[in-house]
Amino acid sequence: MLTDAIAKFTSRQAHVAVIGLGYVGLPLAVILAEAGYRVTGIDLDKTKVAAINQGESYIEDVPSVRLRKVIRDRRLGIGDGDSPIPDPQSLLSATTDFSVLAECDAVSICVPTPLNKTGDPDIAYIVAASEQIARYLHPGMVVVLESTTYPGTTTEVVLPILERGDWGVGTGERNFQSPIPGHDFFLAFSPERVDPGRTDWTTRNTPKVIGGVTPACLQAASAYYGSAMETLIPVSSPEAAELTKLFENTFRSVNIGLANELQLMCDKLGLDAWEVIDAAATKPFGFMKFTPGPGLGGHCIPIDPEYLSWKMRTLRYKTRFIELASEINTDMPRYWVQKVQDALNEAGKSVKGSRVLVLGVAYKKNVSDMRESPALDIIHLLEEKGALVEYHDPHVPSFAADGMRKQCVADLDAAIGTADCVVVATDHSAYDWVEIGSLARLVVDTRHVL
Ligand code: SAJ
Repeated sequence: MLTDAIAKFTSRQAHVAVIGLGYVGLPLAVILAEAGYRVTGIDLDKTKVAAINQGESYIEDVPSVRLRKVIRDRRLGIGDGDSPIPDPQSLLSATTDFSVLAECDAVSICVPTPLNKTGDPDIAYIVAASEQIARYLHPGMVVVLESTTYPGTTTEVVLPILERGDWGVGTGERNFQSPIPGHDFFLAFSPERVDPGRTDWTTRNTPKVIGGVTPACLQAASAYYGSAMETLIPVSSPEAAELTKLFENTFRSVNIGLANELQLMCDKLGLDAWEVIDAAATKPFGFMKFTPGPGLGGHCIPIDPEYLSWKMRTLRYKTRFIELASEINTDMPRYWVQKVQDALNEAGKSVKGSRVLVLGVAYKKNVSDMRESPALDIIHLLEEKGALVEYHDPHVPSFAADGMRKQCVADLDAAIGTADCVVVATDHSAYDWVEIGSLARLVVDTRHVL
């Protein structure tokens, strides 16, 4: 079984699937297709599926021109004639129908792992994807979980679902014995390391950590990914791979928290945190630069460490660094709103009734993603104090989030001119900061760009 599986991947004859076509799944599906595999992307969202089959990318890191190279469609005279039907020889196509898994030699799970309302891990998407795979699991199939999750998810949650699955029922071969990992099928965990907006390190050339449930699982998953990625980093278990990912992002969250605390300390000391950090960063070894900001945004850094905290709580261990970093990072919007209040006060104005323009609402520069963006917290807090808040963001024409619905101001210069205070929340490269500095009567700069 293992030899046959490996042969399919090394010969690129395999037909593989990617479940979840977001900022992780779509780039992965494209590089698997570029490696020569036949790839079927599976997503519940019909509009995503239709867009992909029409060669229209909705992920900034995957230009449509690159997507079209692996999507060949035939404009048929049937039906409306306009909707492209993916050419069966097309390397990549998308569907909402999971039954395609019955003919797939491998499947990667790239679904979201958010926190639920009480701040605990929500692995419902992983469970749902695993249950679909179990329905179509068949001999020799390779299953790789990519979604960031707590150590133990692959072995304690995904594996039992696959073992309980109607083994082969989707393929018509009823087989009542429970399938054995490493013998009947292969299961591994391999974390994504996508940094949205980055072009130097991509899904293809970023080293890929992989941990198999058994040695044979590691071998099969490595054959699957080895044909599409330059460097594989095998580890001893899925748990080691799961924790590696959480450690990477916890490392960032804690260091960003330290940089933010330096900002708070420098306030008391009357020093410039950025000057100190830039000076420290001249140390050619033993230092890594992190910078203060408006808080912690994105769907990874604020969330992934909470997965580790949660798991450790079940083992009656308190993850103190994670809690403290989260406390400091979460409180930064309040710190910056206090800065706005102090600055307006200096100008003899109250926050209440003042016009405040927030520049940049995405969670970091040069992306349009607003998930967990601290700019939203800053807007919320300002409006709670009675400020009249507008925003501008070249990547976000409008948004509806956190009970707020706003349009990007049409005329940036005019909005700057009428604002009592401008808050720099996201330092998009598209802004002319010299111009903004000259136009604005008062600026609170959370990103140190002016
Ligand atoms: N931030 C700071 N100070 C810093 C660095 C970041 O305030 O010194 C803020 C950013 O503005 C942003 C948040 O923290 O709001 C997260 O920043 P990030 O650079 O970690 O960006 P993400 O979440 O898009 O991407 C990260 C990846 N980033 C890098 O490696 C640089 C990486 O940790 C993961 O591959 C990815 O999340 C993920 O998907 O886990």
